[in-house]
Amino acid sequence: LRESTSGQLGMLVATDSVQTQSAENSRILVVEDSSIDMDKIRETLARDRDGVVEAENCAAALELALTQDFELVIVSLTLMREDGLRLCSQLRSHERTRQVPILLLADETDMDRVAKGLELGANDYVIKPIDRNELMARTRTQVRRKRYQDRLRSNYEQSLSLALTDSLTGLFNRRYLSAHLPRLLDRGGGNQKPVAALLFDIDHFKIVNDTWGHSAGDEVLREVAVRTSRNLRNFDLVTRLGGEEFVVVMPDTDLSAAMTVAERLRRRIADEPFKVTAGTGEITVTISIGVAVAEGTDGDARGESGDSLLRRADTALYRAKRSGRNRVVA
Ligand code: GH3
Ligand code: MG
Ligand code: MG
Ligand code: MG
Repeated sequence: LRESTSGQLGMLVATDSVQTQSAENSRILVVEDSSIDMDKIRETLARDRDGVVEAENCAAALELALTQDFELVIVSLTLMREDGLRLCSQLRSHERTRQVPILLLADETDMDRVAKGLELGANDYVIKPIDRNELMARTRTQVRRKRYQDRLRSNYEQSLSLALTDSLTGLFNRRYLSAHLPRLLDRGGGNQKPVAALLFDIDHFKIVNDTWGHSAGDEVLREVAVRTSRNLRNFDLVTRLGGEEFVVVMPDTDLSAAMTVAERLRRRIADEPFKVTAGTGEITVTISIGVAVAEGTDGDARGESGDSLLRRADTALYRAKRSGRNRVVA
């Protein structure tokens, strides 16, 4: 199943042709050891043609819930040999199952444990003997709410990534850098470690565009992003500031290490010509890099601001351009 791009809220489409379930179908995991109740649940949910997966015990249920996606877990609190409440707290403690709705099944005499279950994060309950209409209604409500929340979350994540990343290269953007740099510079109040910034700009990029076309220029930008990311540690921050300007922020990196990285990066760009699909030949690209390092502050001394660090890197970049390009200046 995948979310339909054209579908309305909560609609799902089957991508597998073997799947015959309708758009309203949901996947529901049930933990119940009473075969009479299990039959009733199976028949009831079958009316909505829901995909019901039955677990024999709590361990099997947890295993299934951690490896497959369910839209509801129905947990019996009348299991003979185990306590369904424990499963509830386990489901709530794992990232993968934290958001899955839980519906409890309980005896009327067991309202204390129902209350405990709700406290642990169960969403609703049905008292035995099971009333089919009630079970169906409560199931539908939970599934609908889950789908709505999933949709909200995915919209939120989408807009977050649109706001903070650059769509051409997939790198973080200037807005992300502004938000994140202060934190890198001030971890735990007084950073003991130096933080290095490389600000670089592609040399004579206008000529690349003018000679090979704008889409060749775009390909070069993407390839620069790839080569840059590939040459850094995965906790170094790479951003495209805009145009053909990039910033790399490297925590725990002093000036001599930063110069080494910058020089290696410069060579990785200059030494290997770029092949672009938009043109026939190979394009030689060079970059100029300005380096600045915020020294670690000790104790109560306040560290350098992100703006100041980037300004110094920009000044160094300017000097790299002025002194002939394709070079690193600190
Ligand atoms: P310098 O060595 O001094 O940096 O020269 P330059 O030509 O690289 O500098 P300039 O700032 O004059 O030109 C930058 C060019 O980058 C101009 C602009 O058309 C181009 N550019 C900016 N953003 C993009 C983009 O997203 N795609 C493409 N293809 N070109 C872009
Ligand atoms: Mg340039
Ligand atoms: Mg520029
Ligand atoms: Mg510029």
